[in-house]
Amino acid sequence: MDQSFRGFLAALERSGEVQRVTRKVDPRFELASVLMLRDKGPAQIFENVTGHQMPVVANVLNSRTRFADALGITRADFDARLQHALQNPIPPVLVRDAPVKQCVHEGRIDVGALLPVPHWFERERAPYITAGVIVAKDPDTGRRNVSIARLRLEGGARLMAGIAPNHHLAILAGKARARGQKLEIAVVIGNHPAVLLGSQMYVGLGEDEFDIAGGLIGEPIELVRCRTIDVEVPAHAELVLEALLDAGDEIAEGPVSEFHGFYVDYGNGIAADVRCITRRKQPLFQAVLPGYAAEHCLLGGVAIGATLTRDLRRVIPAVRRVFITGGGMGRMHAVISMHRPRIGEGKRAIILAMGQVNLLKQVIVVEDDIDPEDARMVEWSLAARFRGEEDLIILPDMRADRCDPVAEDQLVTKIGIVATTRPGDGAPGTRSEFARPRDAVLDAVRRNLNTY
Ligand SMILES: Cc1cc2nc3c(=O)[nH]c(=O)nc-3n(C[C@H](O)[C@H](O)[C@H](O)COP(=O)(O)O)c2cc1C
Ligand SMILES: [Mn+2]
Repeated sequence: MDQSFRGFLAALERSGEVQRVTRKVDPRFELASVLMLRDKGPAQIFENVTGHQMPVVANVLNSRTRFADALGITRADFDARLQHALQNPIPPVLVRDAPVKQCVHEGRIDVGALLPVPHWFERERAPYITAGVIVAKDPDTGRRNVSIARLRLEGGARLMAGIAPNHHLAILAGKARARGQKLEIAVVIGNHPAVLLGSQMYVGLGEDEFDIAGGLIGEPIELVRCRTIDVEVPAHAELVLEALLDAGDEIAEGPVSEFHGFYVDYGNGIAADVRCITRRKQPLFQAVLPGYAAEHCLLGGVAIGATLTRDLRRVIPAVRRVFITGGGMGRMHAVISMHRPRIGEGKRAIILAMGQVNLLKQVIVVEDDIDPEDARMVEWSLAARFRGEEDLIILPDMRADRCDPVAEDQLVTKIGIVATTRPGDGAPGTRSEFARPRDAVLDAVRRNLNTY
């Protein structure tokens, strides 16, 4: 399998899903504007970014169909593949021959001069690298971690990393600092979709996200050693920044966009110093439009839904699927489908999901005859099956995620809604018997519909 980002992009282009923007585009706000207005449209290749030779590519993974295409499967098989990858991770392999090593920059590095990093939104203070997959190792165990965190240009070789304190990378940087060290990190840009998606999986500290990426494509991710640090990176990526992350060197961030679309000020980020850049001869710079944008929300939402599906099914066999909605920003709202849940079991699933992913604050449970992705049918379930006096749970004063847009004093009210059937529902002669023609006739017509 072609493990490169450009290989997937070429396949997208063959199916007419790439738009090449040939006119000159300013990386300061103009590029973001085009992406915002084509949020759900074709992938965009900006060939002529002011001040740069390197093209910027974005809006690549803005639908689940694109994810499936990237894994070489149909949309219908996508969810099963996610579960398969979580159940059957495949460890990466080391290779020597790596396109990402074709060219090297060392010595005095000016990241902003070398890379076309967009300045996205007005109140953000500088451009951000948003699709940088950061690889690091746990100083205690040597175990690898793979995740995405925003990196802001601070001038020259200096970057600011904005990492949520509960994320593994922040824990690893803290461990390094406790030893009086800096953390070696590799920032990988232009990744195969399996690597991007793998990096978003909610797995435990010490579980290597590259293993899941391998499971997603059914073969080991090919890695190559970095030049100046003891970290391995995908050999087929577009470019890599080798850097040292220093949890003791704090930089005030100011406002930054979050997935809900608003600005947030998280206080301080930490500094990273880039020592070396390796790249392909003519690399593509991948970016993800931040804020409330389809690709940004989907990358997280797909991964959160997949891990929750696995974890809930382990505990409650009636759970079929956990779907994280786009309207809920790929983080905050879930729809769980269940097969004939017993009384009270839907509420249990809600509590489990919220316990597992703290960002979740609205969970709807539907019967498995409803496609959780079909917002109209989810709402139909509410109208047809939900009884507010029994099926609603309200959980006031729950600890909110730090970015929750309506939390007060870090507290938020969470709600759960159970809209499933009850024992006996649907039985002939009851008021929940669904109206349809005689089964035999309907089945025959379904089989021969193309002849009508
Ligand atoms: C495009 C994109 C940008 C992201 N930016 C950040 C970020 O700036 N800071 C952060 O802490 N997490 C960010 N995330 C989320 C983390 O990458 C994600 O939660 C990841 O699973 C954390 O990895 P970990 O479980 O190894 O800690 C981003 C995710 C995506 C898809
Ligand atoms: Mn991790």
